[in-house]
Amino acid sequence: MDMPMARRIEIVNEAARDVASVCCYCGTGCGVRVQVRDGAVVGVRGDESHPANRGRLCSKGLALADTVRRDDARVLSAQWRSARDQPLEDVALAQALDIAADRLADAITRHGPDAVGFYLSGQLLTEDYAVFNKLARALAGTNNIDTNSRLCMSSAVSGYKRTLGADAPPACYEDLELADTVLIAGSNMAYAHPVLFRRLEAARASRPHMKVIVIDPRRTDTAAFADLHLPIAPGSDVALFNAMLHVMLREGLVDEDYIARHTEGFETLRARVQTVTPEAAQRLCGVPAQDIVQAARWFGQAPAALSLYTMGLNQSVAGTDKNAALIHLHLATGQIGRPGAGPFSLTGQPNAMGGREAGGMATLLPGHRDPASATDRAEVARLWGLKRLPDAPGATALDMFDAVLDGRIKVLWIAATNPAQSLPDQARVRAALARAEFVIVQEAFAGTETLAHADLVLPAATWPEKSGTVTNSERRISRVRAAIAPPGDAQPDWRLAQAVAQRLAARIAPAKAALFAYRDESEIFAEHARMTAGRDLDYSTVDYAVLAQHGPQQWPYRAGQGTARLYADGVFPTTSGRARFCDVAWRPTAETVSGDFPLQLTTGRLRDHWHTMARTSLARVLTQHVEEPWVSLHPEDMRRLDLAPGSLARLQSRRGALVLPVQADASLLPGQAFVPMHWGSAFMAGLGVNALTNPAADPISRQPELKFSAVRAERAGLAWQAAAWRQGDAAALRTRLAPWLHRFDYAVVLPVGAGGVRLRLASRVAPEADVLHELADTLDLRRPDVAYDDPARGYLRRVSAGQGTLHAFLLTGDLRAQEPLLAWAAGGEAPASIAALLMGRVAGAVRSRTLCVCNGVSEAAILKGIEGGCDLAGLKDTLGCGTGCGSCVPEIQALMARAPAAPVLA
Ligand SMILES: Nc1nc2c(c(=O)[nH]1)N[C@H]1C(S)=C(S)[C@@H](COP(=O)(O)OP(=O)(O)OC[C@H]3O[C@@H](n4cnc5c(=O)[nH]c(N)nc54)[C@H](O)[C@@H]3O)O[C@H]1N2
Ligand SMILES: Nc1nc2c(c(=O)[nH]1)N[C@H]1C(S)=C(S)[C@@H](COP(=O)(O)OP(=O)(O)OC[C@H]3O[C@@H](n4cnc5c(=O)[nH]c(N)nc54)[C@H](O)[C@@H]3O)O[C@H]1N2
Ligand code: SF4
Ligand SMILES: [Mo]
Repeated sequence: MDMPMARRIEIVNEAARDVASVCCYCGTGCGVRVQVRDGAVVGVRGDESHPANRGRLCSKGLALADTVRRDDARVLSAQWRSARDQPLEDVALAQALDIAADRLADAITRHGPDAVGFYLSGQLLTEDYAVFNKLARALAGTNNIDTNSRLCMSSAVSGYKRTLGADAPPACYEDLELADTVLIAGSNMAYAHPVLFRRLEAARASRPHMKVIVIDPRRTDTAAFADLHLPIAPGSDVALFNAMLHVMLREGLVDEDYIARHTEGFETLRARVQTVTPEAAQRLCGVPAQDIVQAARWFGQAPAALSLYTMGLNQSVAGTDKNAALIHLHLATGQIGRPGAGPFSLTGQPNAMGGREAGGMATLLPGHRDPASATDRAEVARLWGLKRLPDAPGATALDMFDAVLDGRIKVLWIAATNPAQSLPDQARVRAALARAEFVIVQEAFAGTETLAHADLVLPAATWPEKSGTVTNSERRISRVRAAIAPPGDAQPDWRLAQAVAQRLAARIAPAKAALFAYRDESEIFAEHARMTAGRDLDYSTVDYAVLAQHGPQQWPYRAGQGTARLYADGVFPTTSGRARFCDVAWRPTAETVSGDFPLQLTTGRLRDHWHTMARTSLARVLTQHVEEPWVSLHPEDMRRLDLAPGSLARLQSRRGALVLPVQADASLLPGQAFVPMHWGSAFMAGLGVNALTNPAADPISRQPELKFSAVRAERAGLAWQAAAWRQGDAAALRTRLAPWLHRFDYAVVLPVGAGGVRLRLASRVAPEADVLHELADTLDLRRPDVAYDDPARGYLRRVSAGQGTLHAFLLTGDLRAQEPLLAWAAGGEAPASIAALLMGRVAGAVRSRTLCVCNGVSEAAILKGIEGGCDLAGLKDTLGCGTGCGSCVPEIQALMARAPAAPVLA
């Protein structure tokens, strides 16, 4: 037993330790070393011995230590509200666990097992899933257990299963270094999988013949790196891939021998793509036919072709087809099962893979089994020592919220995900949460959108307090190790699930308590791993001792060996042993643009933020790259719509509206709009980006089309505006200021790099004077050091400062003093006269965005360096930018490309 609870206390008391674990963000699964001193995390660095990253970390991984909190920024105790109109109040953990068991037992006995639902997360550890899964299916007796992977990897799962027969990415990270052509589809790796992107940059530098093709409607940092960027119309990928296959057939680039020996179903697809000429695809995809021909040739002629793909394919009503159409290109050319080749779906969350292995989705059972199959159900029942498992199909994420909304599901248990921000069509999600009889939220950080809807809160331990395993994109299982003890009453997720399971068993099925008699996480893993025996992913001989002794391992793991690549022998886990071509044809997006909704809205990620920002908003350095939410539009559209940069626009879709500042972005095509996914109602007025998005889902994977909504944009017409800043702990200030967000037409509360939070407010009409004074009081500006109020016109301009440092400010009406004050707050010089600034008599400094957060180098400094004639190496030498994690290098290169070449001296 690797890490029993008793020993953990002892470990925490040791003075200094260096714990090997895994980064808790993306599916790259980078190994980290967590440095602990006196029970506190003092640093996190990359683990040189971990095969995923060999010591590298991205900006988020490097800032992990700054996100470790043991105070009110965390959920420290259980909370319960006795009635919906009552506030949440602290309760003892044991009492909370009893309440959870009572409510589950009550719903199950009154309405049957399907009256409860579990909505979990790809950020749980494999051990957490295993216990939840048993709790739902074996004890509660329902298949209503699904995860946010439904929003993320579900189309990849169904794409692999439909074509290759099993849910397994066949390639590995080393293939990045061995590929001759790399096709990146619907993935902004430069932001979302930065360490893999660094590996790709290095590979291309050492293999100049390597060709990189990027398929993305936007010209992202990833697209800027490509030899060929295809800015296709959103949703048109199937047409593009089918046209590439057409070209490969026409030009004799397919491997007829491979097709004949290892696949089935090709003739139907061959007939299908006959009419999908590059010219036909050009009409649907909006990219030149010759570029499609070029992409097909680079792919078809390459000794080794690798494709990397993520949400641009998955988050679509054609997500499964998009995945299949891309996998077809590999099967038709035999580009699979060889070094440098294969269709490689990059996973989003750190343990989306582990969830798929453990059966943590409604449509999966442990060990890649299928709940719709009687044989698979019987096998799992036998392995768990039960007579049978429930056979009613479980609700997938969106359907689960629909079932809550129409009253079929009474008790909903949410863990490690924030659906009140991340699910599409928030108005509907909020209505469901309001309708539920009882909502349990198991959460680690305070202040999330979903916590506001909880009837019962269970305090969860989080990284780096948890111990267990995760599986990364290349099927590699790594140990996550606890470095410190959880704060307050927080417990690891599996412990909370176990404790409720034992209590629930006592109420509805006492004999089943024995199913949950785990002493520690290694016992859970051992039981789970045994269930993979004889399956495609077989890791039944892996246990914590193997991982401790031999390091992270790739499944399948047989005879003491992991497996780097799958299907080298051309045998696939289908009934015939052959891979399958599917007859896929282009279908339109669920909604299309029209006169009322003329813009194509897509949503996605930023470099330094993680999802709904519960963790990343706690690290100051991560708020520097992009501080506030916006909508970006093409400059032409902005002119047409009369929207000035920085002005507020109202976005409207068929489902909801959202006000955001506008930003010009020529990397979009005219007619497109982009909003980052990160800011929700905990940070801003309204319901966040997903107020707008479409819940329409792929018919097979049930994954919603988060990448496409039809919207319109217009001037928000909010004449009254205000700005404020307050020094202090951002998390605490957010809690204090949260109620203010919903008193204005537009409002954001933003943790800022300098420390403290910034507020930006706007309304159609000026608020009453007493509202403004109340706001000033909240910001501790009742008795400011400098004030320039004009009560007659409703202006309030106040600054509190002392000994050369700024404490807080509030500006209404004329906001020109905002930038100089924020520059001062960020460590710049104090203004010569605050009074003159407030009166609008003098201009002041303007902040420059921090591009390199590792070394704190601003855009302005980099531009100055470029003007001075520095190349990238010169900038690295003189300014230090780009020498940390390297995530800012693509943006520095973009600045260099934009700037006029430095004069050459003869
Ligand atoms: N910094 C950061 N990294 C992360 C995360 C994070 O929150 N922050 N989250 C992690 C998770 S869970 C995930 S799932 C991954 C997601 O990683 P990615 O999928 O790379 O990220 P996204 O920005 O969601 O979307 C990728 C791209 O899809 C493009 N796209 C939109 N529509 C289409 C289309 O129809 N076709 C094609 N071909 N492309 C289209 C968008 O323009 C966008 O650039 O990132 C992981 N890594
Ligand atoms: N518009 C739009 N929406 C999207 C997407 C998009 O591209 N566009 N992408 C979708 C995708 S791919 C994904 S993966 C989802 C992600 O969406 P979510 O899963 O909702 O996002 P997170 O912010 O990662 O939520 C994780 C929550 O778990 C909490 N937490 C952290 N650690 C622990 C722990 O150890 N235990 C417990 N119990 N809680 C913990 C965090 O504080 C946080 O509140 O968003 C989806 N939504
Ligand atoms: S790429 Fe960055 S976020 Fe992803 S696992 Fe590595 S360090 Fe963490
Ligand atoms: Mo994701």
